[in-house]
Amino acid sequence: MAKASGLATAGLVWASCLLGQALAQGNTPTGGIVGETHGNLGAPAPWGIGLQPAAGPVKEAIHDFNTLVLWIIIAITAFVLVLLAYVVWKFRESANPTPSRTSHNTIIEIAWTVIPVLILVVIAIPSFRLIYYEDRARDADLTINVQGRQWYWHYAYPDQDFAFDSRPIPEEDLKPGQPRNLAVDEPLVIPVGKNVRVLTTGQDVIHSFFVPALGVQKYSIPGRTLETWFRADRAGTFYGQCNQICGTNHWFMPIQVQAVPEAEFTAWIEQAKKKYAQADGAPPVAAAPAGPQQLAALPR
Ligand SMILES: [Cu+2]
Repeated sequence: MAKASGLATAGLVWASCLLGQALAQGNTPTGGIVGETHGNLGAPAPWGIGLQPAAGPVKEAIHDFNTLVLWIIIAITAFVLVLLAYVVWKFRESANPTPSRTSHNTIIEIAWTVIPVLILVVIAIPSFRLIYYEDRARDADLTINVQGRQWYWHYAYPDQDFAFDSRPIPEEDLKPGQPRNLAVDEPLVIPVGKNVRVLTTGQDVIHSFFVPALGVQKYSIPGRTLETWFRADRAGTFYGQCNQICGTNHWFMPIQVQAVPEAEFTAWIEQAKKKYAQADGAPPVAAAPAGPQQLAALPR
């Protein structure tokens, strides 16, 4: 018995440590619980358990909602735990040899139906607000078409009239600071502080465009166009992945978003127009990454 209660105490201490860490994460751009992640980097970190730090308003709204729901979960869990401990102690056999035969209590039954409904309403209202906030850009400054393909991303800037493919950098070619399976040859470049409308489509199967630090996750579905948006409020590199299992080379679809100051973005647009000036949007042969060969060697 002593051993069991010791174990239970250890479990509780461990759980509260985890919880404390999760709460400590906050919205600080330095990353908090996500450890190694810096303000200008959105990437997973070893032993990170919190959400990635927000790089823009959509992710900030997600953080707020996550914090609200987490506190509700903590309150419910603590309440049930205390109630359970009280009942176990109060109605133990030695203190309560003749148990009550009560099987109904109208007031309690109404309370345990109505209170959870109210809790769900408290969660539902901000949840719907968040869904509508994420849904589409009110005043988009830029539109990017994102197409998921087996197995790479195809990005198009329709208003600037160019498009290109994006593939991961092979492990042996990685430069210092480039994370494995996340860094890509041709990143998606966006201007800081501008609302970016993202239209997703799928070429073959369902993929999903997911960049945690920007708070964006949208399916890319063949035959449909879905809309979402994001904004990066600071310059940085924000990584993501296709997070819809889409086939053998699902891992081959990392996303790298490069948020740069507007002047730098304009300069990039100018050189990108020349670089990607091919009707089909494929990068020029000279710039072709090692990706396609590597891909061709793998089973289709
Ligand atoms: Cu995919």
